[in-house]
Amino acid sequence: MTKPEILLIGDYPDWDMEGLTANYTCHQTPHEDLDAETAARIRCVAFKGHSLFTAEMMADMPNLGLIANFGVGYDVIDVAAASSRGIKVTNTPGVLTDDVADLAVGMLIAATRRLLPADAWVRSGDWAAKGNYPLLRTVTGKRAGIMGLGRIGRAIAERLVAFNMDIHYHSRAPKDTPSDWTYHADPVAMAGAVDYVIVALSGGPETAGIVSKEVIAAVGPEGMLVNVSRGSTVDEEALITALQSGALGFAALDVFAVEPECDPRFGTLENTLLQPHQASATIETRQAMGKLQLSNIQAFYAGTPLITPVN
Ligand code: 8YV
Repeated sequence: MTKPEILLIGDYPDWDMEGLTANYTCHQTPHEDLDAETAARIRCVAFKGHSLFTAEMMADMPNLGLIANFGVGYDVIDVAAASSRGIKVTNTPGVLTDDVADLAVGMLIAATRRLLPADAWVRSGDWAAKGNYPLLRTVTGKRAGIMGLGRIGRAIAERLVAFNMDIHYHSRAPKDTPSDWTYHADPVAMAGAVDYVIVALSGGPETAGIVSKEVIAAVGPEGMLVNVSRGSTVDEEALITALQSGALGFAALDVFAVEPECDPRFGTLENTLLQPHQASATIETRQAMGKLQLSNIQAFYAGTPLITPVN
């Protein structure tokens, strides 16, 4: 039996390629270079990365039925266009939650306790030459504000409960939470009520710029912003201005408006901790994400319910 032909967008390691090529004939040509006959045979795209998946791309593959996204966030895929063409979209929720939450908490502590500059203090000989590193601030027992209490936001909050932190959150509507968690309908009010704001929102038009100039101002000079969601949720110009002036104390960022060529001003600031969008980037999680993506593709071809449909 001939294998179905699928298009791969993004880089896949050997462990993903093994499963994909065992079941499918995989094209890795950029979609615009596919000849019309091949494009017409593509019923599934395995999609990975953060470039746009536009309505035009969908139109170029007239028999496309599934976009299987490698990642929980699908803000770069025009899901409305997909739905209107009868194209199903799947994602990979759940399997990355713990790693993303771990990194968020790791960044919070690394930033508060200045782990990287303190490491440099030891390596450079400053410790011996200049004495002890300056005193810093405590994490345990402080107030944390989570923007977005989905799976990842909740996993972050649960970890912070173990740090005896007071949990505040902002989301579209109040959620079913322990009674001592505080809901804020207004993100500015939440930012003003806490010490550390951690952003765990989904990307997309609904959340674009929600971490506004006002939210950033409310976090304040003693406060910190941690972002493990999407750079699009933050007014990045306001963020950089606030970091430069000290109106915002610190930003720990795993995501940026533009990646990987993030704004070079971030790297010039001492009050930032910068990570290369790596919250889900462990071998265990990336393998689990690949397996879930493949299971969705297999379900599509088998005509069985998709495992994690988006639309
Ligand atoms: C990416 C992510 O999937 O899941 C998401 O939404 O942002 C990441 O896990 C990963 O960077 C691969 O593109």
